Amino acid sequence: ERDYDFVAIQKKWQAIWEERQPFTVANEGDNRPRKYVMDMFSYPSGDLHMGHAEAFAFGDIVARYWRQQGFQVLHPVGWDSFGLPAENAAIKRGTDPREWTYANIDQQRAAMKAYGVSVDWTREIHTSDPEYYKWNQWLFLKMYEKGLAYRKDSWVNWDPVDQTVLANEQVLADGTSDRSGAVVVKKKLTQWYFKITDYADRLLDDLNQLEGSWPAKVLAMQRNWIGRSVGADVEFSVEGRADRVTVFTTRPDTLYGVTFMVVAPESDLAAELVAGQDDEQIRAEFQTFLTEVQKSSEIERMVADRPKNGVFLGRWATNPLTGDRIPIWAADYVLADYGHGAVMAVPAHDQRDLDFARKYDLPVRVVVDVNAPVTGVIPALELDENGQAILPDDLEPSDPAVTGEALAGEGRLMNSGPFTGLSKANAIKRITEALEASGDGRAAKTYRLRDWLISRQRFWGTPIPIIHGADGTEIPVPEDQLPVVLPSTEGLDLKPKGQSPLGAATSWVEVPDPRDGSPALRDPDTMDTFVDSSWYYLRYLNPNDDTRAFDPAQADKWAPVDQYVGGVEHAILHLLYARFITKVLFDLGYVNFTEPFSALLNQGMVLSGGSKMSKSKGGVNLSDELAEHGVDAIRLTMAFAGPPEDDINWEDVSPAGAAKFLARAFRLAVDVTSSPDAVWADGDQALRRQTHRFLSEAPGLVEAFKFNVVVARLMELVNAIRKVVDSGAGPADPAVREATETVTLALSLFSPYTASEMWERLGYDSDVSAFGWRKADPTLLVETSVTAIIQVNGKVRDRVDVSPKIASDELEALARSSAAVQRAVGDKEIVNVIVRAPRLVNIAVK
Ligand code: ANZ
Repeated sequence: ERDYDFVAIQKKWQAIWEERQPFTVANEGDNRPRKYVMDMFSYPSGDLHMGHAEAFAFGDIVARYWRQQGFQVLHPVGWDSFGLPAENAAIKRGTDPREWTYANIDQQRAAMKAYGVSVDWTREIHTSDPEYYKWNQWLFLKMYEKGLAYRKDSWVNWDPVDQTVLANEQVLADGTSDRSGAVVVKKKLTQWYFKITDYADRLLDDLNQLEGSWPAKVLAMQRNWIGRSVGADVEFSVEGRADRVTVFTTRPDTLYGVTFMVVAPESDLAAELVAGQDDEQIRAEFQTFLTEVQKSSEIERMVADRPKNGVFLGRWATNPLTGDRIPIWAADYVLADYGHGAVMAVPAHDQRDLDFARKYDLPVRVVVDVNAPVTGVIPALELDENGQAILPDDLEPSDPAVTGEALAGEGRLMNSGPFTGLSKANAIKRITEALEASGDGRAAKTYRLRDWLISRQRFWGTPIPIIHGADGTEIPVPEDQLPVVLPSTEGLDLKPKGQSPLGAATSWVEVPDPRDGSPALRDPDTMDTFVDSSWYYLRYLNPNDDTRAFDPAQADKWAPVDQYVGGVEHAILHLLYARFITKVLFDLGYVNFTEPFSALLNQGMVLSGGSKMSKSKGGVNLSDELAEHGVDAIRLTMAFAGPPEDDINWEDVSPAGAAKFLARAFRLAVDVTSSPDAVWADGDQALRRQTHRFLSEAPGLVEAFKFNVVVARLMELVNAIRKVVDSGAGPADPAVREATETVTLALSLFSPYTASEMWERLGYDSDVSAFGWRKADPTLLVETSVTAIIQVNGKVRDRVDVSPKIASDELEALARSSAAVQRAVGDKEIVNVIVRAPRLVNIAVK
């Protein structure tokens, strides 16, 4: 049977793999070196789509590759099965989210199995199982003990339609919710947080370890998200207030240019300051202003060229360095939860402050001469009677109050008392020291990163394991009472109403106080599903252990993950949270490494007609493609399309071409007539050389993720074999078998069904995935001839095949004797000959 019947082949091997479970790995008793290859787990939306198909194809290439290289490879899958879509579907249908979720998982699991991913199915996890989320609760308790989980009142983004809190990145630039489209408002709520800000420095600094193994873009996005700023905290005393107000600045060198102070309108400080003065009108104006500000999102407020609005609070502060009296304003461009929610405004050198000052007619004072040279030898400046340096006229900077352009650049200080003449960098240092000496400030860092808001007012998530006593005490659920299992949805209204639906599950929420049995209430909120995915890579190690989240000894063996594969949409949050929780577990002594994922591959997107495919926009349907061309052809198409990080435009690739190639390769396996113990050495030498070159080069190419190059070489090799079969030594030649086996072994990474069938046709009775890669024979890698290029004045004139060992003078003589060269030289004079044996001769003529 020479027909390539992929439907029959898939059916046959699926049944075999289902029965043999060939990719199950044992935690004990196997001493091969280990690799942990992990795909980002899926949300169980029901079906596999093109994006999954691409990511799983790449992850599987890597997993199968390392297995073939003699490693014990852990390649698990699981389901990120808590979350809103299930809850919304349940609300729509009046069913339990469990039904929708687990039915989808069954469907999607079947699709993944059909896709031939080499997975250890005994380790499958579902985050919505109590056996899994119990350990989220355990983690929460550990963090609570360490002060890393806490509750606070804060202003949150509130979606009034979905009635739930939104993360910052769920609020679009126009201030609406990316989910419901509603205008997002700010609401003050008591919420649970994980204290990720305590880890900001480590999360930033440890990115250096990942340089080169994670995509540069992801590293940059992580760095930017953490957003460390280095500068100083400066204390300003406020008239009529006992405590000083602290501001964070990256530019302590500009302290002499501070002309006012601005506080965030929604901060407690603003409320307190405005309440502390008598002018009723100011208070009223402030209230109107505050209401206005709360309508806009934080992202909107940070847009640089947005008009800035503010009100004077009727209060005054004192500059600790100059003693100047400055007015205190509230303005929308200052955010409550960045730095200290208050800034010293330096309009001459900060554009936002300048825009504001020009709008409200506040003074502008230039204190950095941005024209002054900051490097090289600076001529000593003459000082005036006050000890201020006198600047030459031509260095006089332009006036920002007039131009509207803040002077943000490097320069030397002016109008800055004893600091005048210092370079900006030097002045930052010296002024910070002066502040430290006088107790008016200190060096400080600020981060853009905020604490991780983990509570959600929704049903389908991990219950937070806290009981609230009648006296307001938070009581952690004792560990031996975990898991706190979600109640049945029987009689519960899951519709969003601003409070968790769990609060209405009376028999669940009302519990005796563990201290004295008096009435108490469970916390009704559930955890952000990013908690589930922050440590799941560890659960795969002992997925059925009901005594602990994971076994540290197994973590020691397997983790961190050697290769993580998934979409760039998780470049920030998921990866940051997983990195954070790993560091927490390290600090708690459960793991001995601090980064969870040693290497990361982000696959590109599969596009159709240039746009991302989605349910709503349509595009190519994966199951149609699989039905038409077969699983292997689709997987091969993904690998052959280009570098895995690049997007694939489905119109530009050819699954039909891939299927044809597979059929061509398959027929070789059918045609081979020699037996598996044929002596290869007797075979066709040219084919053997090509085979061994491939054996030697393919591993490096796979490790560099150049899958497309490997496939291209495979195609060449298949063509070469076909030639020998049809018009050379014929199908009985041992080199044909050797080459076809090599093709099969390599193909097993990309197209496992076809490769398995080929391997069987070649006479082997166990699956190709159990065979190792063959080592190239070095004697077959030695080139017998190379092509030397002969140039005249840099222009190629001739090519000659020579021995790789040819001597320089021999090669030069050969070049000079070439007819083409002699024609090119003509009667010109040869002035120089450069010989780089064995590849190049360049003859220069005049
Ligand atoms: C005075 C100053 C002078 C500033 C100057 C900058 C330039 P990055 O680099 O993004 O961290 N700032 C501090 N807290 C703020 C808040 N809560 N909302 C809005 N702005 C805030 O920015 C740090 C600078 O942003 C700080 O340094 C402060 O303005 C402002 F020529 O202080 B600067």
